Amino acid sequence: LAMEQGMREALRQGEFWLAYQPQLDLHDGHVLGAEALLRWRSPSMGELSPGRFIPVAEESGLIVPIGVYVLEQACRDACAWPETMAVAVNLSALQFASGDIVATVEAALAASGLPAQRLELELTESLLLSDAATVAAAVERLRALGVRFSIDDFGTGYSSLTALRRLAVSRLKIDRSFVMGILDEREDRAIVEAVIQLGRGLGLRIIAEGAEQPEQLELLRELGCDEVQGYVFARPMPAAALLEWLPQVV
Ligand code: G
Ligand code: G
Ligand code: MN
Ligand code: NA
Repeated sequence: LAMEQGMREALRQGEFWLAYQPQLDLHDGHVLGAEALLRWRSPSMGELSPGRFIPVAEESGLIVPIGVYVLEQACRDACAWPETMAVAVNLSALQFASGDIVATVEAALAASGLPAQRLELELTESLLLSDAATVAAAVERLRALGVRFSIDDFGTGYSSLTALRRLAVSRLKIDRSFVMGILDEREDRAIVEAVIQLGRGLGLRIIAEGAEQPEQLELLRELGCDEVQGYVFARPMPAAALLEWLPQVV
């Protein structure tokens, strides 16, 4: 309860901020976009990662107003990037169930002036399980505006294949738990290889999350992976740091 109270206050006081982690084309090294990752700088508890506070934000419903902040800020920040770059934003199930996600996204795009084509929304498999019909309807309306969708943490949930059949997503993000082991674990490599083939068969882009070593990049490239996001290129960083980092690679 203390954390919930703290989060309400944090929203009012502007203690939330967004870190951005670049996503690169594995073949030519172009920066295709960046994922917005929520952070909380708490005066009493210090810097908190979403693993600690997102679950509380979801239980309390605060993820809905926090999600509005994330969408507005991410769209605003992305306007300062090269126009070839997209911004990826994570969504929670509650933003579909009790927030008007379509109106929120439309408002964030309108207020910032960011073209819808430069916004990508990340859905988890558990989100897709929660209320399939509501989610599908919202996804269709947002897709009609030009917004793209990806499935996050692909392979860790239960509904992967059903979700792929039902929803028109553009991209699969292979969860980093599989990417971590591709050099040493035969099983992880087999899973990553299979996900890449599946994605190709469905005409989707594949991004590998959590690559930390150059050798992993080499293998991912060989296996036909399209994009990568990981510490090997850059950690999540403040918006200003991203702008400084960008010219080195674009
Ligand atoms: O940056 P970090 O690895 O700590 O993020 C952990 C997880 O927190 C992410 O994988 C993502 O699922 C979740 N997360 C980060 N930012 C957001 C956000 O803005 N909204 C939601 N719903 N989840 C987020
Ligand atoms: O939304 P999602 O949980 O997929 O967010 C990606 C998370 O993965 C972020 O919290 C980010 O900090 C983390 N991450 C990104 N790249 C790496 C990496 O190379 N190594 C590790 N350990 N974590 C990473
Ligand atoms: Mn994500
Ligand atoms: Na992930």
